Amino acid sequence: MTDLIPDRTFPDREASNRESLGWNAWFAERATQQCGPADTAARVTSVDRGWLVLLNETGVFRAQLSGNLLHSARAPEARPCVGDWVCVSRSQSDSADGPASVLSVLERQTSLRRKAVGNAVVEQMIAANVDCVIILQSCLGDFNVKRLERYLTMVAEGGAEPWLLLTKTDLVSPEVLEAQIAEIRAAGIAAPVLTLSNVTRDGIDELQRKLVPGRTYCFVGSSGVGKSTLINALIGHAQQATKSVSGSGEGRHTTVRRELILLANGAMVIDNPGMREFGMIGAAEGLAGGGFADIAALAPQCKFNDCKHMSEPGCAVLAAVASGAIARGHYDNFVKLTQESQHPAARKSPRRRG
Ligand SMILES: Nc1nc2c(ncn2[C@@H]2O[C@H](COP(=O)(O)OP(=O)(O)OP(=O)(O)O)[C@@H](O)[C@H]2O)c(=O)[nH]1
Ligand SMILES: [Mg+2]
Ligand SMILES: [Zn+2]
Repeated sequence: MTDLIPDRTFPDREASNRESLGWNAWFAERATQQCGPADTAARVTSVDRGWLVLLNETGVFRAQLSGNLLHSARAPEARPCVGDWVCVSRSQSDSADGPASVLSVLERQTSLRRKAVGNAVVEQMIAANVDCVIILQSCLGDFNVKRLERYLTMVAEGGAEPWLLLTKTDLVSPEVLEAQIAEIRAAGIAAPVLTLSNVTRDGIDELQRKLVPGRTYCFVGSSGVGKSTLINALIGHAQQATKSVSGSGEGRHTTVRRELILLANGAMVIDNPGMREFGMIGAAEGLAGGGFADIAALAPQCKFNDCKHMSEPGCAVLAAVASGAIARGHYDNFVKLTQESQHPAARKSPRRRG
């Protein structure tokens, strides 16, 4: 666990005070109600199951959920997520430099969460206390106004301000780009629209100038649209893992964990794994038909966003099969149809974890 604190959380700079991390009177008021006098408040920069990395004016430190919080916060959205302000106690740890203990999550000012509707509504927190959500779509292959509208609905429900950002402008003609912007406006979408290319760097300076110190910007969009490449450019040196550019500008899933990063200019950015759409099912599941809404609804909770629900660690679908929440026969049917749709010749039995 010693390598859990990534150096990239602090590119060359320390937070001088809590306000520069987004703290304000609203949180101060919650803290007087929710934190004890000996506790301190800190912001969550990453969550890896029970382990959190926190940041405040004293620096970066590790923490774990207190037993009480583990017990009381049963719903996933009640647990701390990236961007949350939490009350922490250091006294509950065994040693002075041991992990701090997270006692409670301060009420969120804004939240970004997605809903997946199947047999039950599953809600998943994406990030908390975000001022602005930057919705990325690639001009080539990814542009879709209906999907933009669904993202905008999600952002509006959580209370943050939306910006749209069309990426990979190097791969389309200026006419195509203009037509896409016209389509956005024709749909009545009034949010700011920015454009950029990570290859030519056209538009990166304009975006950088718009990022205000102390504010938090969350980057969302399908896998491969260039979120991490852009955040690398904003950081100024490559730290977020990305794959090399392919001829078509398409990428592979890379980012597996969301993370809040403090930029040198004082703005904070949150990188996200490429997003499955709000419980919309992936290509393989789509081919398998619409009878697996329950599986699609759980997919956003899987650890990997390209989870095939076969043998991956942290698979929410396999967990539901194991617990009996999804019938084994129904799951077997899903696997069979998925495999047949992918490899019509293959009839081998599915790999499963016990
Ligand atoms: N041509 C072109 N390629 C780009 C641009 N931005 C990113 N790419 C390439 O697109 C691929 C995916 O970029 P990433 O930054 O990893 O995409 P991402 O949105 O972080 O993807 P996930 O982490 O999977 O969500 C990589 O091969 C990048 O080099 C761009 O502006 N133009
Ligand atoms: Mg990425
Ligand atoms: Zn899965």
